[in-house]
Amino acid sequence: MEEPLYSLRMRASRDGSHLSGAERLAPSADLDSLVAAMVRRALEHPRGQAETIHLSIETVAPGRVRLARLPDLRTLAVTDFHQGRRAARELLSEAGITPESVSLAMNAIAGGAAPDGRSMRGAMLIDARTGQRLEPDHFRGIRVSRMDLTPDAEQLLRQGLRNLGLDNSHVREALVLAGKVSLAPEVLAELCWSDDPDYTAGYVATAQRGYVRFPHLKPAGDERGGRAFFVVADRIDVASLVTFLEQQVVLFDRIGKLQAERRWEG
Ligand code: WAQ
Ligand code: MG
Repeated sequence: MEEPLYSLRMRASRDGSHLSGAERLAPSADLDSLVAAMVRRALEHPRGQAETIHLSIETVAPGRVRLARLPDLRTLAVTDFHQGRRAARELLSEAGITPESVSLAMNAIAGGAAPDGRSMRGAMLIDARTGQRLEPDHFRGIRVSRMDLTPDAEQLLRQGLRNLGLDNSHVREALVLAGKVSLAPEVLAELCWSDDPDYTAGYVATAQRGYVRFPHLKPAGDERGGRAFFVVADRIDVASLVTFLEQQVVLFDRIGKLQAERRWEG
């Protein structure tokens, strides 16, 4: 009999706005320490101490776990966020996203994609041709959850990332999130940068290139960040995509290639 897995989700807010979130899958024995770490993280967030912390813990049905491999990861060195966004634009264009759609996504993230001009709790869903936003709730967005690494994969990933000087929770969690998103055939590409003021890196993930990170996608000190998932609106069923991203349990038991940094030649 397999040990049941629990889905553990946290989101924290401050000033009526999203501050921090985390999602893990774990057996019961690990729950208390994971909960403690999540609470600590919400209380010690660089944007301030959480005022409200929501935690939810649910078992997942054993038959519903899908095993998968993480995307390959590489870093393209760019000198500043202008160059980073130009490089990101190029990769998105290669994935079939129109320049209009990329501009709308980047402007939305840069200006705070929630209706109050702050960061959303989740991701935008954006039409790859027109840039039209398709997510039902512009404050909440789509929250990808119920994904994690197996302990063996986590150890391998951390070792590999450490060799590249990249073993931090931003990279690990973003790679796992992007890995789940990339399992949805409807999503042509993902664009992301952090909402943490001191974390300027972001990435573009596509099926063809994997997870491509850029050390600069926004200026230091900026508290706005976000995510955009690009789809072709009239070819997809939004409700079933959202169900997959929010509900399907995915455990990464294999890691992808971790490549050394290269300079972006653009
Ligand atoms: N599902 C969908 N969107 C989310 C989720 C989620 N589970 N969690 C966060 N977001 C959205 C939300 O709008 C946040 O404001 C935004 O993404 C950024 O979240 O390789 O740290 O957790 O060096 O600040 C990327 C680069 C770091 C990592 C991303 O994101 C690297 C990061 P953050
Ligand atoms: Mg953040």
